[in-house]
Amino acid sequence: VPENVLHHHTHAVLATQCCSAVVRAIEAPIDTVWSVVRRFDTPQAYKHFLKSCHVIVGDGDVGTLREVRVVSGLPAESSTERLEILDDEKHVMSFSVVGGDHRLHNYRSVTTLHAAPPPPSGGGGTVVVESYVVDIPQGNTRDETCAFVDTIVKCNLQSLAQIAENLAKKESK
Ligand code: A8S
Repeated sequence: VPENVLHHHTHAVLATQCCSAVVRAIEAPIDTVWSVVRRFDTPQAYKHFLKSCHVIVGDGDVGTLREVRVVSGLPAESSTERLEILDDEKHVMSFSVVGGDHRLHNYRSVTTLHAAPPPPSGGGGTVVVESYVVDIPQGNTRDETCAFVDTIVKCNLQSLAQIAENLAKKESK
């Protein structure tokens, strides 16, 4: 395992928090996947639980604040989020939840992209690792919280894969 993977996915976790990670392989070049992930102003491009996003302040660099609105049917209305890391060379992005109307207080995630070995030794493409830490909401267990968040993150990475794989097909034509 590359050293920077472990570094970025090592979180300080309080007893009142939970922490997990989701890994997803994508059949698209790392630069294609990164072009979608790095856009802090348009998370709704691949996060289908979000219906809109407005940048409150910033130009897409670290410290930029956005407010996302959540589709109906989830126990949430909006979330205010701060860009914490955007490293175009190492392909690392991280944001934290700093407010909003939802139950995932102090949510923070880190997403890293890794080029998979090209053929013949590997299948090429990209491996995405997304880890997070969040407060366990009052009235929920650690397992319930992780199951809820894992489901959202898996859906997001599934749709990221679909979008990046389609972009890659267009780019190779
Ligand atoms: C992300 C990850 C998550 C987003 C969660 C887990 C959220 O946007 C949704 C429902 C909630 O209850 C919390 O990368 C919150 O966006 C879809 C509003 C934060």
